[in-house]
Amino acid sequence: MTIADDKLRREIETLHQQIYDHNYRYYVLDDPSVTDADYDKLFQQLKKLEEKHPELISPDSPTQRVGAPPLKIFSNVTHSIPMLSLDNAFTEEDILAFDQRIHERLHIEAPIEYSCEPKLDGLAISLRYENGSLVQAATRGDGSVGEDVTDNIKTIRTVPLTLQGRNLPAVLEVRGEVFISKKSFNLLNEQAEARQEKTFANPRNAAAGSVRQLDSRITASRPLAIYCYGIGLVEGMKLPAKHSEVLACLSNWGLRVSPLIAVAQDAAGCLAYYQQMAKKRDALPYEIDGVVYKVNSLAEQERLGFVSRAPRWAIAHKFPAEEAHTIIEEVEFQVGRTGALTPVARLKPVHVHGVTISNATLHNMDEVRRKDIHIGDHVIVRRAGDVIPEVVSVITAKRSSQVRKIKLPKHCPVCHSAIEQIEGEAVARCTGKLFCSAQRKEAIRHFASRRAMNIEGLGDKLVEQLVDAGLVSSLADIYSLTLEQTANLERMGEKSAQNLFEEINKSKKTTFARFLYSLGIREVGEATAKQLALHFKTLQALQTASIESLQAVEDVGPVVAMHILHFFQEAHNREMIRKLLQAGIHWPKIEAGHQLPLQGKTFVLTGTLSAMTRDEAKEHLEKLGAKVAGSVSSKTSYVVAGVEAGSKLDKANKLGVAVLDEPALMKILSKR
Ligand code: I6G
Repeated sequence: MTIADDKLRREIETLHQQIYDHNYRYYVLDDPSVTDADYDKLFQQLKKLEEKHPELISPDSPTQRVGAPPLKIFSNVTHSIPMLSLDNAFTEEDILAFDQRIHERLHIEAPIEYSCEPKLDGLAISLRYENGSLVQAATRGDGSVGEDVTDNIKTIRTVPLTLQGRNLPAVLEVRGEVFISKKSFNLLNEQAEARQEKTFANPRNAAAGSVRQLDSRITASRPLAIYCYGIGLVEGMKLPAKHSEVLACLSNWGLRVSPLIAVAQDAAGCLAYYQQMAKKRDALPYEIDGVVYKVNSLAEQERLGFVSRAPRWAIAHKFPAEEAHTIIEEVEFQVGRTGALTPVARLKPVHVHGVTISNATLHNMDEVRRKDIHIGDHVIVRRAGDVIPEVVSVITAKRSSQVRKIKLPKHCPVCHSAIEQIEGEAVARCTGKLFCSAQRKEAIRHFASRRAMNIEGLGDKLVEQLVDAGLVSSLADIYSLTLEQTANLERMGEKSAQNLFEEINKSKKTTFARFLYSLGIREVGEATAKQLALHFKTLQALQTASIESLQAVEDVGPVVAMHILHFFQEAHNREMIRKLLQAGIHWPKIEAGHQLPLQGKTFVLTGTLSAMTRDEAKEHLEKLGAKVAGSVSSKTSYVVAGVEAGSKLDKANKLGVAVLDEPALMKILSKR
C-alpha cells in the first residue's frame, strides 16, 4: 500500500466515524450536534471519494444504506438460537398465575424482579454482528429458519452498520422489532391511495411489507425504525447478570432500545407498569399492542428454560382488542365544512376497547370501492385512540345475497344542491356552500373552536340549535345574538347564556393569524395562517394579494394560493369579513420589520404547570415569537420544568441547557 492509499483509507474511515456519530446522535439519541447541511457535506465528501475509489467502498459504509438491486427470492437463514415467540396474557389473573408458576419452578418465595417493556406492533428481526459489523439480518420465519433481509435492514437508519465501543463480542445476535410510526403509516397509505395502489391494513403489515421487499430500494424509501429487545447467540463476551443490564449494553453499543423500559420489583409492579403504558399508548408515536414482562435475572431465565416455542420466563400482557366484528346497517353521507361528502356507516352497535361504536367512517367512495363495502356486510371495525372508528375490511365469506351497493347521492342530503366531483379527486362535494346548513354549521363550529376564535361554550349542540332556530346563519350573526335569544334556547339557563355572551365578547380581541384560521379558507391551517399573517401583516394587504405574491409565503403552493384568492374574490366572504370587523373583532398591529421578543428562542415544556396547561403556555410563548419543540437538544434555549418533569429535564441537565421553573416562565410572560 502506498502512503497516498493509506492516507485515503484513513480519510474514509474518519468520515465513516463522523457520519456514524452524527447518525447515532440524530436517530438514536434524538440529539443532533450539527446542522443537516453540515451532515450532508460530510456525506457528499464520502460519496465523492467512494466514486473515485470504488475499491474502497466497504459494506458498512454509511453510503450503502440506499438499497441493492432486486433479488429473485430471499435466501434462508437458520437461526443459531431459535427466535422464540411469546405466550399471551389478557388479564391480571393471568399475570399473577404466571408469577406464581415462576415462584414454584424456581422454589423462590421472595418477590421476582421483572424487566418491563412495551410490545411494539411490528416485525421481529435478528441482527448478526461479527466483530462489531452488521453481517446479516433475518426475519423470524418459523422461529428456526427465517429469510435473509440484510440489504433491506441495512437501509434502516436506526440500525447501526457498525457497533461502537471497546470490548465488543466477537459474535452478537440482537433481536428487535422493526416498526413504522403511526404518522408515517398514514402518510404511506395516503400516497398509496393517491397512486390508486393497495393500502396497508395496519402499521404492522406496513412494516412487514416494507421489510419483505425483494427490491431493497423500496425498503429504503419507507420510514422504518427499530427497537432492540434482546439477544440470541453471543460469543467472546461474558454477559451481565440481568436482562436490563444487557439492554443497557446494547444501548451503549449504539443499538436503539426503547426509552420506556422499566424494572419492576414484583408482579404488582408489572401491573402498575401495564396501567401506565395503557394510559400512554394513544399518545405514543407508534402502535403498541401490550407490554412484555421478563424475569430479569439471566441465571433464573436459564433455569426456567422454554416450553414448545415460548420462553417460560417471559409473557406478553396484551391490551384488549381494538377491533371488532359487526354489521353495516345503513350508510349515510355527512357534509363537512368545505362541502366534502363523507360516507358514514351506521353499525349494529359493538363494544371495542370499552367503548360502544355505532358509526364508522368510510372516508370516501374510492375507499368504499377498494374495500368493496356494501350495506348489510359483516365487517371488521377498528378504533385507534381518539380517531373516528373505521371499517378495516369486509368478511366476504359472510356476505348474503341481500347486500346493497353504496351509491353516491346526486344531490346533497342536507340542502339538495348538486354534488360535484372534480376529476382526479377522491372527494365529492355539495355545491351549496353557505346555503347548505350542514356547511354553515361546520363553518361556525370551526370558527368558534379553541384554536380559532376560542368561544368556550359554543359547542356542537349549541351550534346545531342556533342554526336550526335561524338565529345564526353566517359567522357574523354570532356577534349580534342577544342575551334573551340565547337564554330561550333549550337546556340554556340564564347563567350559561350570560357566560356564553361574555365568551363571545372576549373572542373579539384576537390575533390576525387566529382570525385568518377561523375563516376556514380551504387548505389554510393554523401554521399557514400564521405565515400569512406574518408575511402580509394586514388584512388589506392579504385581501388584495396576487397569486404570485401569495406563493412567496412559506408553505403556500399554487393550490393553496388559488383557494385563498377565490375566498377573497367571493363578495359574500368580503361582506362577512366586513360585518365581523364591524362587530368589533380586532387584533394588535403587526409592525413592519417587527421582531417578537422571543424570536429565535426554542423552548421545551415538560411536567405539569399549575397556572396554565402546557398548551396554553405554548400559545403564550409562540405569541412572543418563541418556537416550542417536543424534544430537548443542544439547540434548545430553555426547558421549562413543571411538577414531575421527567426525562426531558434529565436531558437538559446533561446537555447544560438552561432550565426554568414555573415562576421564571411567568416572569418572562408577564414582562413582555
Ligand atoms: O416478539 C417480541 C416482542 C417484544 C419478543 C420480545 C419482546 O420484548 C419486548 N421478547 C422476547 C423474549 C421474545 N419476543 C421471544
